Amino acid sequence: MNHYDAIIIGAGFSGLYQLHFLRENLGLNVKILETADNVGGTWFWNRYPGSRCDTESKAYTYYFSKELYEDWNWSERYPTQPEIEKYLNYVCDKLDLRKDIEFQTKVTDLIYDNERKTWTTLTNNKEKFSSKFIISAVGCLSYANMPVIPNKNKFQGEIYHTGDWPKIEPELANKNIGIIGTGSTGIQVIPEVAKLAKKLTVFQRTPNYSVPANNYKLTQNQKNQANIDFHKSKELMFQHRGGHPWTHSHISAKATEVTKRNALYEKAWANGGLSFRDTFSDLSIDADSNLTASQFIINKIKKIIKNPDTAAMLTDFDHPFGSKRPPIDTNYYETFNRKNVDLINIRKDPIKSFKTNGITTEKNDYELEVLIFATGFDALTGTLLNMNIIGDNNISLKNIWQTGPKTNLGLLVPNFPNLFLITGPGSPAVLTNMPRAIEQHVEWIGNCIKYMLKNDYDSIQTTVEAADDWTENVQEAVKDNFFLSAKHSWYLGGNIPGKPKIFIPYAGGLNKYREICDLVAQNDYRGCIFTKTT
Ligand code: N01
Repeated sequence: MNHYDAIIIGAGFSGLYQLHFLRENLGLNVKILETADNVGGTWFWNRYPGSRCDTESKAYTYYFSKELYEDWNWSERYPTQPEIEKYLNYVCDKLDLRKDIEFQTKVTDLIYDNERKTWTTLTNNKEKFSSKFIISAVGCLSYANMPVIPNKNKFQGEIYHTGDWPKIEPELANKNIGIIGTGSTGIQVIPEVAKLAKKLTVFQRTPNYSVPANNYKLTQNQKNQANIDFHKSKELMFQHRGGHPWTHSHISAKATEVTKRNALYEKAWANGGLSFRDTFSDLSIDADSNLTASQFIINKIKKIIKNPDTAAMLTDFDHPFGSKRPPIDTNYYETFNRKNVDLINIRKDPIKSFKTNGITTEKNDYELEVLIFATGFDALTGTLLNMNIIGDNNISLKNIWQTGPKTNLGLLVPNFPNLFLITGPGSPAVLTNMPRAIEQHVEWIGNCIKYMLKNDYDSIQTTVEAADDWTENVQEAVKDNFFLSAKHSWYLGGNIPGKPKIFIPYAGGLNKYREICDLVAQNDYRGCIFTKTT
């Protein structure tokens, strides 16, 4: 059995930086185990047409090395999946990480031995590794949600999930295609597939408020400016609750005079992107203010869509703006004006089953050659709980998280010594620009391990009390936010049948969260117990 100081699971943004940090700063012997045949994580699997990041390229990138930042040139305001995949390969090669990654290796079991203070890792290839530390870098949106529709094996067409898209691009041209799902992914894939398909039928359960991305090619001047602004952007992201490079608004929408308010919305709409939700300070906590944003978006959608029935379906919202993760788009609404695109309301006419050449709803039949599921993920806990993780005293993670995840800071789990979670449940994670949350976690974990080595500690474990307190804190942080009113949202586990309905990420802001994590570290990792073998 091969022994390592640390095993990292996953070779996306988190795993790559964690490997680099532990190897270069602490001189540890580290191995990444990765299911895919190359690096990329979420950007390896989500290679569907139109896949692109909603965060701007100048911010959706590593900031731990200025050299790494300056030596890479993004070509568009929002990076495409192929470009991010290339970027992560560039990082991997530049930092010489590949030699410490084992690809096509899926971790199936993690078992802790308290006497030896060691983890054993088992894989699908029947390999066995031992290590002192395990660091989960499995990503938050890595376990695809595939709804169960009866008679799937009868269907003679092709089925794809956007989160597990084949490397060899499927032939979609001139086919009858269906897409289920109109979240951030559906909103990206629908306009691209519409251009290829003979006919595209979109099966919508819930409409989403989408704001234009306003993407553009970056000029050399813009690229140079991003390099000049490196430290300024880093500082802005550091201060922002979501880790984005802009400042928070301090103006209330409802307290702003209507003409001025509309002018500010128009400006934000024209600018495009995720900053629209920061136009005013109270959109996520005040119903009247929130209504001004939803009404503004509804008016915009109705102006774009030619068919009033389609417009009604696309604006039949059951949740306030921003309570689900707001998507941004390129020609999403315009796509529904195309002659080859139909929108079907499956809340009114639910899908019943597959048939040989399509699907059947309660009232209709749809002939399809291809069906694409853009149905999202079992977020934040799905991948973790699909491994068999056994901690101290034979405790299984699946059992103790039956009623919802319990962590200290989203980083540590009681009874699971020396297991660290990057962007785990209970951390700001998916509510942020992910690379900022990832860098903060990688550095906190790396510094914690450094502290352990310095003090000759061989294990760290959070107390149950500290994890209980933090879990309460996570619920407290979201109690005034509209996030709780979108009952089917994946933030709440509402998209997965049987999943506990509990708000999973920490909504108090990455800036505040970072301060809390720093304070815990400065106080000798308050809430954690260390052991030392003498
Ligand atoms: O997934 P979603 P996503 N029958 O869960 C529908 C990130 N992301 O992949 O709303 C019928 O948001 C579901 O309907 P409803 C981003 O954080 C980032 O789109 O539950 N329909 C919904 O319409 C994002 O939030 C980027 O009623 C079913 C859709 O499928 C996260 O990924 C790009 C169904 C799922 O929407 C997830 O987005 C894309 C069923 N049984 C995504 N089950 C970038 O920044 C689900 N649906 C690049």
